[in-house]
Amino acid sequence: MGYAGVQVSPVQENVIIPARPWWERYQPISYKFISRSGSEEEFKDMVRRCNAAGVRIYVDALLNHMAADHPFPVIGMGNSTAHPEKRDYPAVPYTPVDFHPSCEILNYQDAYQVRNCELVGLHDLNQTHEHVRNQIVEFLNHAIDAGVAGFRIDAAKHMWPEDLKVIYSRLHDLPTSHGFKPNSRPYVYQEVIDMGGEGVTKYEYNSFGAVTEFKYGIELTRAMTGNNPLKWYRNIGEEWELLPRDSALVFIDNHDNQRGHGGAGSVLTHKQPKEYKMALAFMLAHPYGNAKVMSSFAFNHTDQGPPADANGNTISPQFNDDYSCNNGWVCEHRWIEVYNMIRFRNTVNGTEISEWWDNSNNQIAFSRGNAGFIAINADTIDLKQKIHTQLATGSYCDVISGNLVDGRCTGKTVQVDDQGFAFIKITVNDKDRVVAIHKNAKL
Ligand code: ARE
Ligand code: CA
Repeated sequence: MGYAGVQVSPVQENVIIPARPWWERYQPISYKFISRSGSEEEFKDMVRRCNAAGVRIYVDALLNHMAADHPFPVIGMGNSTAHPEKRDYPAVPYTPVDFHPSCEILNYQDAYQVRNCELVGLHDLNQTHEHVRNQIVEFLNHAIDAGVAGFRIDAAKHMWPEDLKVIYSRLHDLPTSHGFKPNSRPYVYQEVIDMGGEGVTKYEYNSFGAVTEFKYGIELTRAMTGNNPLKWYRNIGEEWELLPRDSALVFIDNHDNQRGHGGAGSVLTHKQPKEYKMALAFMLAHPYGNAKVMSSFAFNHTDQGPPADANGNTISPQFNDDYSCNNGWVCEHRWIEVYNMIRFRNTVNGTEISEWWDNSNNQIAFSRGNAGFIAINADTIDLKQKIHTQLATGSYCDVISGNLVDGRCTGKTVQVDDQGFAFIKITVNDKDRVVAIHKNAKL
């Protein structure tokens, strides 16, 4: 479907927590590659197969901390043991000198505290120490050598930019044996939650890596829930106090805020599919940022782990004829409205927004050069309008409602007349409040 890559859950050996919450994966006790997702061999095999299919793998890397205190004995997925109260993680190895003295992060105005104290009790590594840097670099290079294309840096806000710069500078180039061009560098995107008004800002990190732009999903959620007219969103980006477009990693929800963790505001998720798909469609149609789509497992409570077998190991989804999935998984990335917007994004890559139209409120439409056109009705009234596009004359398959199969569209078709006008109809009762057409889905 044109997805460029997948961010996978942390690969580091984590502590086993009896109830098996999803977040045990964020408490490492060693840098061995072993988790409820599989062994090192299985991981490497997956990366090899994904690279061969043109899908890159990005690892969620935990460099800020090690596991918090837990009742003895503390055992990891690979049977490593640790004694967190004593800052003793022999499988790395780390000893007390590798950690900052214990203190709790209470005041986010204080950058020193944010970086040198403990995030929710997770023992805080001192990345200024050469031994810690070496262990981290070795772990990251181990992943790169296995064919990984880059990293999400968990809790980057809680580490000093100078230390991260040193660590990144020591990373290997991506291996040509996995199809990367010579001298390719890993793509690094750093988790820095910056909603404004704190002691640490996203601008301390974006000169040497990409940064998660948490304001983006919040703003799109406001638009699709009727809290800010969509007509304003043409220039969403730097003028909105978001990061410069080249360093922004954008998304609607992530694994934390889709379940109320992580503090950064309330966002649309798969639990409100209609509005959520509208937000995703806008994100994928608009050129700002590098876009990431969340793909989830279903859950009823916020600590619940992924679908698992009797031993607590993660089980695979099963797939339906329409590509969607089940077996406890949601697979948002397999919904037609989502995967076809990935194809749209790839088709219009390199073009800018043109022919912006709005109804002065919550209905908008725009072209991406002569490659694609989208209309969204987030309003309380029907959209029935002749709108000018930059597309060539002809019949197009609306990729939100259908696919082009054997020269026929299984969904709605849209005519672009010889003047470039298209009649667009999206009623408030339509299943999807989006119409999208592009030159690779022309009849
Ligand atoms: C769990 C328990 C805790 C317990 C701890 C130690 O929930 O009660 O004290 O274990 O035993 C995830 C979960 C946490 C979980 C943790 C470890 O979300 O609940 O703790 O794993 O298992 C801040 C950070 C940001 C961080 C969020 C959660 O800045 O980096 O908090 N996000 C990442 C990941 C999380 C992960 C961790 C970090 C830890 O994405 O999935 O935690 O590896 C404001 C501030 C933000 C702040 C936010 C919440 O918005 O601006 O900076 O985010 O408040 O405090
Ligand atoms: Ca820290």
